[in-house]
Amino acid sequence: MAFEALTINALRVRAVNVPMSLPLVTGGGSVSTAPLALIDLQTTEGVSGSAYVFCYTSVALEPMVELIENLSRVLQGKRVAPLAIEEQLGKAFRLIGLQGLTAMAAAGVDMAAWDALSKAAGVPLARLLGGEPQPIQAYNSKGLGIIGPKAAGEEAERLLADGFRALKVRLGYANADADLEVVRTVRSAVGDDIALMSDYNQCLSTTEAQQRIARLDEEHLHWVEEPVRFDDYGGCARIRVKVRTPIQIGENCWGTHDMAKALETGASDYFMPDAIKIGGVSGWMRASALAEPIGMPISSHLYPEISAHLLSVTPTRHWLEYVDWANPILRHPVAVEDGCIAPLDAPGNGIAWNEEAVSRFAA
Ligand code: SMN
Ligand code: MG
Repeated sequence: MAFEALTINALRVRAVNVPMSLPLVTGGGSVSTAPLALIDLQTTEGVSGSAYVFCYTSVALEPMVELIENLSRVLQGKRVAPLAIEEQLGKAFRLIGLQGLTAMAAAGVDMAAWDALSKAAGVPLARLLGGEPQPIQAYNSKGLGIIGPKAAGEEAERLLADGFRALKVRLGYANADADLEVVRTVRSAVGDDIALMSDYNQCLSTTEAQQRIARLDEEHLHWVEEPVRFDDYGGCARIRVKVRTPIQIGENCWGTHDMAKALETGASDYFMPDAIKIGGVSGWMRASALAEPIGMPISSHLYPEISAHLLSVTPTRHWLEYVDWANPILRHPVAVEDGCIAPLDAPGNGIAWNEEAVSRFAA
């Protein structure tokens, strides 16, 4: 079927609230279920494209579903042309602003549109984007919340069971000594060959961050993520020149305009767009283009299924963040092999619903 033939008929959106195998307590808040808005972009030609939007909190789930459903009115009869859809939704949301739920809704539609195109072309998304689907080194980002040194050490060992060689520990305990104790306990549980990322989830002041990260500098952490408010790019830049551990940010940046400001300010050593908050597949491709000429290493945030495709076509690809939060409602969850996650080798972005589970977890 030719691309030109695809026309949007409707957006079908369903809400699920999926229990998490390991609830996550971070320095910036907790998540114990995965509230997901499941999108099916249906075309008049019969092909449909799927994507999910992780809503962080169940109170945002219903409004998200309704918001995306309402976009049917704007998009019905339009071509499945993601960049044109992006322009249309950009206009539809100009006055309210393309941030928060509006940006997430638009990005979800973008992902579903690219999925429909890949299915129509009969190729995996990475191939439609001009690349080769390939295994991406991945870290297991499940668990390792703020659970204390003993529990964190034990959990870390279990998280390596599937063959992962990298983990992420959440920090932001009551003081620097407590952070240090957790990092040392996890390190001694997993050994020196495991890459250990860390994440403060924006919970420190710049002064506190400088002091704490300086204390962690001898611990060979692979990176320290979001030590302060995500958009305090100047603060991040000041911290960065005072510490040796690489600083990682990006998951909360809204689109490539935020990203460009962060890069301009020299806020971080590494950057990790969230596939939804950066603007879906279209936004990611522009983010990748911003990163390439300055050699900025790009990692993914959540969405492992589609991120494996996107990192496959990102010249400065770094790490894929693995979580299994959507696994229960997916027909083909991604699998870890030799510490890597590869995109599913099938037409589309790899997302197909397990309908029985979708009914079971309906919210
Ligand atoms: C995170 C992401 C989503 C929900 C809670 C915590 C975390 C990460 O910042 O990077 O995985
Ligand atoms: Mg994070």
